[in-house]
Amino acid sequence: MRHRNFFLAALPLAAVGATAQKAPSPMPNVIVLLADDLGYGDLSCYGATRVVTPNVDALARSGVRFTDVHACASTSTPSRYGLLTGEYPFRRQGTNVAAGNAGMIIKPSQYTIADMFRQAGYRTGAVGKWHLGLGSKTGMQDWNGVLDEHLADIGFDYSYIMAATADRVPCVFIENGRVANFDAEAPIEVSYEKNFPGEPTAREHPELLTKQRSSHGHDQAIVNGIGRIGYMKGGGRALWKDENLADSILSHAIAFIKGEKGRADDKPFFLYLCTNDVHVPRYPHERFRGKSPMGLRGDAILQFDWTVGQIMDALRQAGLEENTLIVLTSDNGPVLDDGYDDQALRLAATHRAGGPFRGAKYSAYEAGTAVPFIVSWKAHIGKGKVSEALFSLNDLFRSFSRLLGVELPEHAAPDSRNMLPALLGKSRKSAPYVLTMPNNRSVNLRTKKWKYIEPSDGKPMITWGPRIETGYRPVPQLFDMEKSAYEAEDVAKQHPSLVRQFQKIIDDERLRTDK
Ligand code: NG6
Ligand code: CA
Repeated sequence: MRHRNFFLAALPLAAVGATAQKAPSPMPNVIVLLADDLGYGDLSCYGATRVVTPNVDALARSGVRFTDVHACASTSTPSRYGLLTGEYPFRRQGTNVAAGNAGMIIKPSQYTIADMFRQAGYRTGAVGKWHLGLGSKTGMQDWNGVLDEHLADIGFDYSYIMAATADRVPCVFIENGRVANFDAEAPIEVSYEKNFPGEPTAREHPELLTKQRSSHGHDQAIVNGIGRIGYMKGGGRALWKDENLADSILSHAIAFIKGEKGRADDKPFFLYLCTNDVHVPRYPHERFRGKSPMGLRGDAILQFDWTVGQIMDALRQAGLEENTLIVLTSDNGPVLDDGYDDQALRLAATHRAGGPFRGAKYSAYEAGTAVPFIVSWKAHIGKGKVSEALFSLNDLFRSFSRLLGVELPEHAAPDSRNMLPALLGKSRKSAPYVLTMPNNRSVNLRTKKWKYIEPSDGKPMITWGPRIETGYRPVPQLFDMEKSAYEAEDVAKQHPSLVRQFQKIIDDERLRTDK
């Protein structure tokens, strides 16, 4: 692991400047629990009725449930980039949905939220889905050794991660930069260009898809009876089984919480815990399969809820329940058919995964980025609150830095705002605006009252399989969110000066890119 300059420049807590608030004592443990593709309407505390999520609901009752928090993008890689760096992903090329052999998208020279926690004296861990690249060069990773760049280089003391998504190779966990459970008899090779001789593909051998068939794409490597994106060879006993993904993620998260993984010392911890649920391919453990009326997607929601309950139990058992601050949210909005024939669309029936909002994952419409968001910190936050404050996952970085009394280095978290009073349920004040990025990398703006979608290229429906409205139009669109949250009535023509004003904010923010 390399040393970076800002560590030398980092101020010890005692020397923190006047702007920072006094750090709470004792410092709380912090868990950011990030679900994948979990929609605003997928939890019973957000109105779901066909699936019930008692553990998440209990967490919401113990703290604050937010109704207007946004991921900064409607897909995973850019959304996570924003959360971890506090920088809007539209400023950075290479933040689109990443392949499993992408090089590290966050550079070791960047100051991350994990660096910030470290600076505050925390031990830091990342467990679960990563999806922000690994190694210094795309496609050049040696999956059979220690990766030359990994999460230790961007602030994490401990990591146990999936390189990308469950539907992308390599289908192995990587622990501290090395394939976990490595099988020397089955060296791993990965390519996103060509297959390896002798390896069957899902396209040519659909009969080998014993666990799930593809509905679109996902027709390259076959691992565990499921077609994937990308080609892979080897892996042997290191290959994951999809039905065990949630258990593996949970057990490593708990080991980290208990101090059995990473540095076991008296420090408080920061855990970035990313579930695979409810991303495709959805193949939960048999304890959950068939347990919801909504098929595998509903079962994956139950598995997610169970994970939350297990984390809470582990905290209770470790005596950490009171002074652990938990943020539960999702990286982007929901999708039903995202490329596997799991019948999610048909079985959803009346369930509205996007809640009251239009669109879905990938879209410019609200359901792309409006995410469930719950904060619980039993020692400090009142119970059972609901907050309509508007802010984005980007804002966690600076808000936490304020909570911990850390003065950020210059240029760190450039687009993250201090929303701590709202985050702790002490104020309902919204951020002046939130910028979000749909799949075509245009930029949308929300204020508490308005939603502005800038003109952009692209078809009105997603073109490659999912039946999703994109919200892309060649003309500006404006919606009054207080009148109707569904973005049905475009009032851009009635409010030309608002349109100009909002487009100018977006343009000015884009111009700041080169700072
Ligand atoms: C798409 C995949 C989809 C999902 C998504 C990323 C196909 C046909 N579809 O390209 O299944 O993996 O990328 O999802 O390949 S995300 O939540 O990680 O952003
Ligand atoms: Ca996602």
